[in-house]
Amino acid sequence: MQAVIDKIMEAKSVAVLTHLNEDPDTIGSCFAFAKVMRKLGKEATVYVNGRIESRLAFIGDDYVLYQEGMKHNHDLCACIDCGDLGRIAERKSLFEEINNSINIDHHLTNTNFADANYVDGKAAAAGEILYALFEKMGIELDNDIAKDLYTAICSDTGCFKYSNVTSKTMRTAANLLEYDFDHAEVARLLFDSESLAAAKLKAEITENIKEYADGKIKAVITDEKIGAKYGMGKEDIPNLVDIPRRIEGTEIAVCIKRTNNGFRLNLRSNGKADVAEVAMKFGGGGHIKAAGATLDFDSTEKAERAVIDACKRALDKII
Ligand SMILES: [Mn+2]
Repeated sequence: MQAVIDKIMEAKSVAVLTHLNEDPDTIGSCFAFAKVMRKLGKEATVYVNGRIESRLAFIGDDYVLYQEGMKHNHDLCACIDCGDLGRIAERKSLFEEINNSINIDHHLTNTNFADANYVDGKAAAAGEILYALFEKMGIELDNDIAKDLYTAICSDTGCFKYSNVTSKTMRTAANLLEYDFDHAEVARLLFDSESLAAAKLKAEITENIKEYADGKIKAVITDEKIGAKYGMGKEDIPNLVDIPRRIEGTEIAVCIKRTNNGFRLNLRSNGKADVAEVAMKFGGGGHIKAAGATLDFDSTEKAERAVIDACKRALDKII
């Protein structure tokens, strides 16, 4: 952790990078980090890879689309919640140009790609790690920063119900609740609110769930163009892998989504199967119970067969 703190203290202007396909953990954590940098008298800009889904606008809009260009002459690049360089995607040139980097993350498969790395695979969220980092640095938070960190942790723990929650996660959340923000509203906006279009899209996906291995593997196979059918941008498509994950009997939930340049794979494990290992076979990574990869196949059928076979092997390992 000290090497990361040293780099932060030396920096004058920080480029803060989310992972692509931004989720509330990476956004909340990056905003909190940028706000703390400014508290320390530094310049900080959050660069996102693509447009953030409109559902998450409540977290804030304190970011720059990388495509709009670099805002400052940064001397440090901070990657937060990114397991590997691929997650930085189009912003790799910014990372290379700055040539001085830190990596703060909680993915077990993190490749320690930066000049200084603070990776804690036991942390439930990047937000939990940042809380520990700020505490070590003696930084006083404010209501706004506390809300960002709470949002990050609340999201990555499924509202404190996934197995990644530890007593430390709960203590961190409890400390954050000492600040003044509407935590019930954060949870409602993250978990109990969706557009009618999203609900209808999910109904179509539910209708088409596929089953393998006696229903232990359930998959949804779709195309990011499905968003347009319901009047939404591709970034507004809800988290589809949760649909098969919630169905009785599912050990591994799979979502394969065709994109402009291949397929995006998302995996969830309800039992003991290690889906990080499955994702790594395809050059991706993540956590034992939640992982993902970008697939390079020339047809949906081939992608489906390869992924389902890998999932079956992961199931065989635990029986
Ligand atoms: Mn995360």
